[in-house]
This record gives sequence, C-alpha cells and structure tokens, in this order.
Amino acid sequence: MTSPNYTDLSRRNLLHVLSLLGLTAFGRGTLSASTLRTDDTGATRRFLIDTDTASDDAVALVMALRNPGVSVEAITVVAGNMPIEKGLQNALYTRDLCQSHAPVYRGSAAPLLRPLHTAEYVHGNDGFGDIGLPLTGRTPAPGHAVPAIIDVINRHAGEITLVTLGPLTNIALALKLDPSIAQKVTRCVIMGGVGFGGVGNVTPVAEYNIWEDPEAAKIVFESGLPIEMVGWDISVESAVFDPQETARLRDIGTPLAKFCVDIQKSLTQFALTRTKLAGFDLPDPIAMAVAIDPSIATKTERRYVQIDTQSDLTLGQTVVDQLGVTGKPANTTVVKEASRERFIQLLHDSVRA
Ligand SMILES: [Ca+2]
Repeated sequence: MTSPNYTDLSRRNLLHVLSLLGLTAFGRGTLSASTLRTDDTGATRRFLIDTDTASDDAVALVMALRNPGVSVEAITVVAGNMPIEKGLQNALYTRDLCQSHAPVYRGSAAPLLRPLHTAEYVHGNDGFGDIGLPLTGRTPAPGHAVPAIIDVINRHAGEITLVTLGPLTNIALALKLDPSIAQKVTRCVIMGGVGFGGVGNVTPVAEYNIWEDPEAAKIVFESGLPIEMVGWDISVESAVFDPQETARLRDIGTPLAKFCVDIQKSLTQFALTRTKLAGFDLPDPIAMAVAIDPSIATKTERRYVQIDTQSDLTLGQTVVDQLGVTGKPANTTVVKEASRERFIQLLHDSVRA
C-alpha cells in the first residue's frame, strides 16, 4: 500500500479544513441552555462523549446514559466506522432508547487529511447489525460538534471527563481552535491504539481509531490532555463475549439488554472469522467502563506515547516508550490490565433498569 506524504500537507491544509467547517458561524458560548439540557438527576460527574457510532459505541453510550452518577453533557459524532450521517442517526437512536435528552451534534465527515475508510463490513451496513431498526429521520442539535466540544469544556472547566470512541478528528480540531481546553478537561479516556504487547486490527501494529486519522491522534497526544489510553489489547483481553457470556447479558431481558446484544450480529461474524475471537468484543464499552469507574483499570503505567504519521508500514501505531529511551516526559496513562468481571457487572447494571 502506498500513500502520499501527508506530513507536508498537514500545516497548510489544517486551516483549509477549519475554513471548510464554517466554524466562524459558531462562536464560544453560542449554545443556549435549551440545547444543552441535562437530566437533573443529581449526577456527580459530567461526561462529553465523541463517537463514530457503530454497534460497540452504542453499548458504551448506554452505559454512560443509564448511569445515575453520570451526566452526559453532549454527544459529538465523528466519521469513522460509520459515515457521519449513519453514525449521527445511530447515536440519536441510542440516546432516545435511553430516554436521555443529551444533545447530539454532527461533527467531522472525514479525517483531517486522508480519505475515510468506513467499517460496514464489521458492524453491518447500518452499523447496528442490519436487524431492521428504524435508524433514520432523527434531528441532531443545531451547530457543529467542534464548537460544541469547546463550549462544553469551557462551560464546565475542571469538571469534564472526555471519552473518545472514534477517530480523533473532532477533538484535534477543537484543540487547534482552543488549545486551552486541554488544561480544562479532568480526564480524557481514549479508546484507541495498542498498549503493551498487543496486535493491531487494521495493520499488524495499528488500531482503527488511531490509524484512521493519525494526524488528529498526533495532535491530541501532544496536546497536554490528561490521556488514559484503553487500547484494543484491553478489549481482546477483557471484553470478549462468547456465546455463554452473550446469553447472560441478553437474558437480563430488558429492551436495552436485547439491544446491546442483537446489534452485534455483524460484529459477531467478523470476530469469529477475521479477528479469531471467541465472540464479539466491545472495545468502546470497556473504555467507557474505565471512564465511569477508574478502578476497573487494575494496572496502568505512565508512558510517553507517540503516533506514527509517516510510515506506510506502521502508520497509526501508538508507539509506547516502555523503557523511557526517548527521555521525554510521560503524556499518557496506558491501561495495562482491566477487570473483566467488574466491567461486565457495570454493563449488566446499566441495562437492568
Ligand atoms: Ca467506535
């Protein structure tokens, strides 16, 4: 596979990308109280979730939206596993299913510099396993996701847990427009990359979310955000649902329990035939579990992590400096082990009500 040298393009194209977004129409503080409603449930923590809503993202959204201790301030959608419109509709469907009023914003329709590679072959044509759900016709909140991200973080400076479940395009653009947000986020939990000793799922060394927009990932990892990285290795290790575990979840019997299982229909086939797992795995939900309950990450290490944006061979790799050979200060808390039992318990609790 060959690709053009995107490095030379990056700086001059970024301004062009920003102008294409029409961002001058959306200033900070333009979101009205009515578009930023939250459920007044006494939730103690504020989440901002960025998602390319496919079938595992939906389960992660359910976990956050149904958690009584979490207030989801906004859901921002980015193109990735799904084209932007499908991801947007899937997020809106899931939000409504959870009877939440969290605003859902349409975000970037493509990576910063590269073409979009969607993953209908993994999650089904509609992203939810093609089981016949009515996934069209819902209306997102007005305005673009990128200024919404900036607005929410500034509005709740020092209070936001940012959870990213897709390529990092929206977050990178927000950081370029307002770099100060990096210091105002309490935690930034990223599902992406590969931590210690794992394998990639789109190349031998790269995980999809980082590989899909490596320039954006590089911006995010170099931004100063307090990053906690939950790599695909953690999903393979602790979030695989074999037929028995799948039945335990579905047998809870609620509409949400059935939804969380049934939409994995395409992913299950992909997992069995391509990734050679015992069943479907849920990378976004285990990242969300760590966001909701940090102690689910049972072993973590602070490391300097770089993103490869230049090599055809290792493009999008999260290069973890395990021995400190670069001499650079750690920028990432890399999750090394997670509790499968407590993740599954948290998931069960979220669909039980
Ligand atoms: Ca995702």
